[in-house]
Amino acid sequence: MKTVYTCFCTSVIHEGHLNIINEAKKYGEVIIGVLSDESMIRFNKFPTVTLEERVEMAKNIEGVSKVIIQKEIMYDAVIHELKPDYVIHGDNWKGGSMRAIRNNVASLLAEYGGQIVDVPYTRSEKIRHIDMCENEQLAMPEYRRGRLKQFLKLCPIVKAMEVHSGLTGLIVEKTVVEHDGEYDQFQAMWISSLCDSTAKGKPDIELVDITSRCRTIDDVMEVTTKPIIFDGDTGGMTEHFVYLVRTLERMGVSAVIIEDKTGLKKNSLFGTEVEQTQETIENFCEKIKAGKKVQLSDDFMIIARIESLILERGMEDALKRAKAFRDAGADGIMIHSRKKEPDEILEFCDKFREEDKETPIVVVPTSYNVITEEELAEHGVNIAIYANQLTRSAFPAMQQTAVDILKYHRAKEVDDRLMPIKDIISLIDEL
Ligand code: SPV
Ligand code: MG
Repeated sequence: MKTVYTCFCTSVIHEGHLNIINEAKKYGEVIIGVLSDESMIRFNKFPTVTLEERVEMAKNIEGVSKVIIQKEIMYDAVIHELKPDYVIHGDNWKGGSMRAIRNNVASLLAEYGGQIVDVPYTRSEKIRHIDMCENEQLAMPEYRRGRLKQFLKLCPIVKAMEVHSGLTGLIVEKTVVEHDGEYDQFQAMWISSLCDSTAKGKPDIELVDITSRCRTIDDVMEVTTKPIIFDGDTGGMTEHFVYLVRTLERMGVSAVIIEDKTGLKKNSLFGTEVEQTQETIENFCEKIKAGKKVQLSDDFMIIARIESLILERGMEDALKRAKAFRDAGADGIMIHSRKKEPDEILEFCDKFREEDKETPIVVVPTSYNVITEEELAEHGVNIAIYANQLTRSAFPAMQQTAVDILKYHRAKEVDDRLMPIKDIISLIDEL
């Protein structure tokens, strides 16, 4: 009996998958691989059921003789082990970013004369509806809120990208890239005070009020499913911060990061060029404790951001604060630096990790952008935030377009730099 292998990367089995299985049966004994959570989140949406449940679902399909777990997106390990005569898949993998997977399978099968079977991809209203329901579920506050902690368990390092609107949210939600056979996407979104303020043409001095910041969160949440980390600036007065915690929790935000500054807050990247006052350890611990006390769910995180390196108060001060804030109940520590080199960040991480292996460390590698995510993870960093790159890339492009239209008195000269209207329309999902 010949063997046919297919890999399922789905939380719901629908007519499209059954169609593949029915085709597969014609070729021989059917083996299903269920893709692991770690791999699924690299190129698909977050699973809405557990790996064990997905395995059970596959086992319950009539005519399936064996179910295994496929750990990696690429098929090398499974094909070397199973040596299937056929690998069957929807023909959607012939194009787009999935082509690399098909190429991988084709070259592995060519080693011993195995064959690929491409089945016409099933498109139906029912499948579209299932897909929409899954997105709806992933977007729900109760469901979305806890996903940052889930990602922290699954990823060597969680990557968060700045968003400040529905459109930027969609970019972070939907961008999946294949590079050298590796798939990746952002796990989370950062609602930056700098970029939220900049989008409104305002300075980053806690001027844009919480009602307006919540409006931004809502715009992003309406069209995305990924977890949100909110830049809470100083958190304001403790008496106000407790209300913010409740609001963010209820909305389904996963974490708030508050910085240990007081008085008029200015952006950290100004460093000591402007006057900024660091909050006392005692006062900031009180704010953290107050926030933790009113928090209702287990999955919301209050992360304490330390400005000692920004304000040049030294490593010892940064470490002392990290320990104090953690002991006050902070669920994570963000350490910031505006140095070109990552040395002080890495020193902080190494020293903090000497005595604390657990508390998540968050960094914002804007100025020390030479460091890779892998190197950060090696030093114990859990979350890397790309805090402003979408805003900073869009702004010069828009400015140049404005300049050129004024220069040439028409839009023809800029047109080949613009996103085709068709693409921008199809970016937006219709109900
Ligand atoms: C932000 O993005 O608003 C931040 C990070 O707080 S930074 O601008 O680097 O201070
Ligand atoms: Mg900020």
